[in-house]
Amino acid sequence: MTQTTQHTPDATARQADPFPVKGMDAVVFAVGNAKQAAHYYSSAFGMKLVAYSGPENGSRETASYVLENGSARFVFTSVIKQSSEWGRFIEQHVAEHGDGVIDLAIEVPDARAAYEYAVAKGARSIDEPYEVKDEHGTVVLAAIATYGETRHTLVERTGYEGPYLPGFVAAQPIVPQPEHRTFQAIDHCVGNVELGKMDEWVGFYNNVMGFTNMKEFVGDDIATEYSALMSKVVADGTLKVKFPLNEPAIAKKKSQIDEYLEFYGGPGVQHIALNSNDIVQTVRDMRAAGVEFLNTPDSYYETLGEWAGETRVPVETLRELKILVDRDEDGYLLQIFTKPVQDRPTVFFEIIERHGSMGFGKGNFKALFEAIEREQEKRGNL
Ligand code: TYF
Ligand code: FE
Repeated sequence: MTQTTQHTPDATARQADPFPVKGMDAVVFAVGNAKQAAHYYSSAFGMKLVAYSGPENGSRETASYVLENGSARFVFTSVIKQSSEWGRFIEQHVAEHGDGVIDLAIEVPDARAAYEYAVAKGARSIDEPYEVKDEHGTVVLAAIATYGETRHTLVERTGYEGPYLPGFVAAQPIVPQPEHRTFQAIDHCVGNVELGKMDEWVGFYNNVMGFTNMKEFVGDDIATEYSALMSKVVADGTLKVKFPLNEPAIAKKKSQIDEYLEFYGGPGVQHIALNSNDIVQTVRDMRAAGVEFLNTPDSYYETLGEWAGETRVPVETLRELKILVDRDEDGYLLQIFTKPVQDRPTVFFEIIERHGSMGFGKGNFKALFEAIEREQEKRGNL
């Protein structure tokens, strides 16, 4: 039925990889006010501004802010004064979808080869490979379309020493860096697609990127019982890039995925999961900075020990901070979800601390989806 990704691919498998990837390069957001977004992700998410492009350095149409935390990189772009197709695209994206993700950029060793392979396998081309250069070196970029108006830019930056890409200048942090790093990598990026399209998009990643299906998926059975969604996960052979895909399921209640599709105005990125080494400290710091997380009822913690067993964090602390636990044959994970980070009930974030488990928190789906439904109800969308 589903292929299962090898957790430790051997050297031969790696060599044979038709679409090798180095990892996520960046998550690029089109937003109404990139200057303020950069401040929020600095002050509330603990990220560091490292690069900027705007009118002061020759970009008169758009302003872009590049923030990092470990290997995780977010880029926020706004239009200042539209003057090209690119500016029109950003403007329309923000008008139709609100603040959202336009690009899940992937770092590859060879952007031309990756692009040629993807397009030969049926990917829709957005940008043919092109080089950009400055005094820090050369980067090769190409882009292919994925679900909705989202794209994958393929980034070959081997040897490039600038702060992000040619056209960007180094920038100073907006606020002092937090004492504890909130997160250090992008764990996975989730897409919501229309009813009946999940398997098509799983097939897209299987064909175009040679990604394989991970064990974890939410099938019909679970969907109709409580989750109102179906989900499968594709990943590259090294598990550095993991893309879960959700579609709505026909259930008793309005699917959270339908709510997203209605308010986003179509398919798009639903959540970005971020790896933390200390989820307790991260959640304390982010809550103190005003980030809102989904609530978890006390009843969840009453039975937790029975099935989740011991974790490095005492149950009382998990309960205090509303952190969820899941365990499988490989280990356990701790995770928590923010509420949507804009007025539309669309994009949100997950903080995840993994201890062996490479799952996505299947054991939490019931508690999590009930928490999301309580929020949907408050918004009048259930
Ligand atoms: O990425 C995942 O699959 C988990 C679970 O609306 C999940 O984080 C799935 C769907 C959803 C929220 C979380
Ligand atoms: Fe997730």
